[in-house]
Amino acid sequence: MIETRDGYAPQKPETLAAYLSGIPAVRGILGGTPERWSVDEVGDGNLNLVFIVKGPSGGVAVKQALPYVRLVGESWPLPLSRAHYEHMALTEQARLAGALVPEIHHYDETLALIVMELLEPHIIMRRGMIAGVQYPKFADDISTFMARTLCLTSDLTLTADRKKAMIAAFAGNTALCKITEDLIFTDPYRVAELNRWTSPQLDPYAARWREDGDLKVAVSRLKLKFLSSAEAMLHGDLHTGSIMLTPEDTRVIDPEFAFIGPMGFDTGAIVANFLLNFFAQDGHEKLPGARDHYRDWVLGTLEQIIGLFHGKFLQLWRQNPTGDAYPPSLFQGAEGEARLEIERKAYMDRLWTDTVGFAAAKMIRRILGLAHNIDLEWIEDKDRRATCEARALTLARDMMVHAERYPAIQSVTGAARRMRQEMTRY
Ligand code: SR1
Ligand code: MG
Repeated sequence: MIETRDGYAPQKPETLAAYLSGIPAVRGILGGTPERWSVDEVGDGNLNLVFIVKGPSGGVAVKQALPYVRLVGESWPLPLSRAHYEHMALTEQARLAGALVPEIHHYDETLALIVMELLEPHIIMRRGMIAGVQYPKFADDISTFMARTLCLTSDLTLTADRKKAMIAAFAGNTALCKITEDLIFTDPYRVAELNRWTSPQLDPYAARWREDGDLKVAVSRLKLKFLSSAEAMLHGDLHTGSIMLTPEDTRVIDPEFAFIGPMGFDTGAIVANFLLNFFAQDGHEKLPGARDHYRDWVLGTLEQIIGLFHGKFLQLWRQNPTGDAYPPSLFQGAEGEARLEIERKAYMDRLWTDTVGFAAAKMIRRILGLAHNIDLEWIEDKDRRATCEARALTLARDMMVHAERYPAIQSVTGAARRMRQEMTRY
């Protein structure tokens, strides 16, 4: 059933200007009177309405939840409460990672609507990477975002009561988690009405993935971890479509899938989307080899991200021994500290193994499931696209079933390079 709520109505450009004129802070940013404001609906995501509103002195972005999945239509209802979780996550992320998220100007719980900073001249990162744009600050920024939002909301640094309060606060975001549980961990491995892939080229891959017992066990283990490991507050959908940036400034947007889950789900999202973009470059280069330099940037940046994340996370853990896990009283003196340092290394190794598995799941879902990436979708020649996708699928399967073969990010990037060279056609 489509949710209804007293006072809720999806906004249109005409109604939105009148609504915003009643909010002094927003009126002040836009300047002038509502008749002089331009309002454009620009949403191209899967779920929501997004408006850009500009006035004589400034602009704002407005995001409003619809009571259904925009990509599919009213046949797939979705609760408006996702705006509540998004607002809560944005507030928490702003506390932890400051300028790496957009500023919120206004939140309306009834309208499920958030008015936030207009990010200009930022673009969605996925579009920049398809065009071959390099972002020299990105590795530093996203590694800071992930290290701070994950480490500082985990039991490594939080007391148990604060951690449990956080679990309780996000526990109701079940509908959004259910989307992930179905679309990432289940549907690509079974016959599902909404699955799609580059057909007929990838028909044999889709059939094999549905019959692969080892793969289905591996993805089910990851699903169990997603369902049951309340490690830290996740963004929950940290792909390159959830990042707006310029070469100088990075902002992470759209945390409506936020909940308390396994950290590797967020770190894996970044790995997956960089690998998908790496494989997609063959479909976008005008001449063979024209994007070699960019491919190097993509994989080099991914290596930097993971290396920086590792160092920053450990530093935060060492500097904030305030969590109820690993009580300092158990690790006193030089010997205790040395023992704890060995354990920290083991913890980071486990997190990396999770990252590899979740990255693989996120690559497969974007090729065999409902929601695809424009990195690959925009490759018009279906044979070329299928070759890019087959390489990504084959690497992802190996990463998921044999995560132990990928003990470091360099083993992943090396395998991606080899896969591209050795698999010449789907
Ligand atoms: C029906 S929603 C499909 C996907 O869009 C979002 O960006 C999430 O990735 C979700 O899985
Ligand atoms: Mg989104």
